[in-house]
Amino acid sequence: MQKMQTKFCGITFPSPLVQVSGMIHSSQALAILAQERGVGGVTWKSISLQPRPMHKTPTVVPFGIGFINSVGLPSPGVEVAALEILQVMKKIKVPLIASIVAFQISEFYPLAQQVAKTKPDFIEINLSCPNVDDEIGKPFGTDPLMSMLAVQEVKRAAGKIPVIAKLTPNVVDLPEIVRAVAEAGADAIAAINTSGPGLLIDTHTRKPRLGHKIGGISGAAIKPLALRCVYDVVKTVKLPVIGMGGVSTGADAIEMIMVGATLVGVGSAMFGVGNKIFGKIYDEMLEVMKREKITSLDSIRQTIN
Ligand code: RRO
Repeated sequence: MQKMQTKFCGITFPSPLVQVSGMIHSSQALAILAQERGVGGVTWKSISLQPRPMHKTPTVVPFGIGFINSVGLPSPGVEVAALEILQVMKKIKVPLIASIVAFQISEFYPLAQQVAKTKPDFIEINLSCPNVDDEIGKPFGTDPLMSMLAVQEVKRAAGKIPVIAKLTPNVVDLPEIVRAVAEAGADAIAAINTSGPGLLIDTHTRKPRLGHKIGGISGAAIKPLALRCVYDVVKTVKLPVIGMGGVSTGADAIEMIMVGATLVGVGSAMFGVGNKIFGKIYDEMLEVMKREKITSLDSIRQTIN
């Protein structure tokens, strides 16, 4: 429907709903999801320069109002991922966001260069995975200088491809990070990655429920945190934002847009529902709009002040 079409960095998304990185690991499954009703765009699982294995299972565990995960950034490495992106790009009609992750600043340029050759619609820099601190220390997104350097390196390699910086909520001063990535030339911001890490215990085995013990928290539990972070981002810079974190209903998506998001990410809500969640949220958004006499998403964006 025309009124749901959304322009983001000059690129048209048929719906404001975007599948967030990490939910789908297979390129075939991603291509199928891209054809689903309500899906405005899809995001690749974060790609690293070298191949990486998955963490010990279980890697995702549900709890009352959310999920905890430590998937561990599995990646086939950029050489394989680049071939897969080329295949998927031929099949899909919605914009593709290629997410990348690196462990040293010097890896960003060669990684982004190889990804840029496949001409994805966007490159998203994952500055925010909370699950590999034990290997690589704190995510770059917790430090303004590191965030700035990462964005600069990717921008140098990306050419005309817009670059999205995906931020972590796990900081005391989010605007400081937002200013750093904006100054480095980020074209857009994605907020937020998972919160935490957190920990859940199985009282029977007396062991952590995740194979990797601790992991990022997602789902309804972090929705208020995500909304506040998007609110902080749009108050700080003029860049367009993909708002994500705990969105599972049309009302959640409308809230994200009201605080200032242009696109809305859907992730954990896919668990147990699958691809159909996009059509469901899309229809619910239309219902809310009809009920509240909202004629366009532009008319409600950043209107809560
Ligand atoms: O793979 C993961 O464990 C993971 C990643 Br890359 C991320 O960015 N956020 C998250 O919660 N898990």
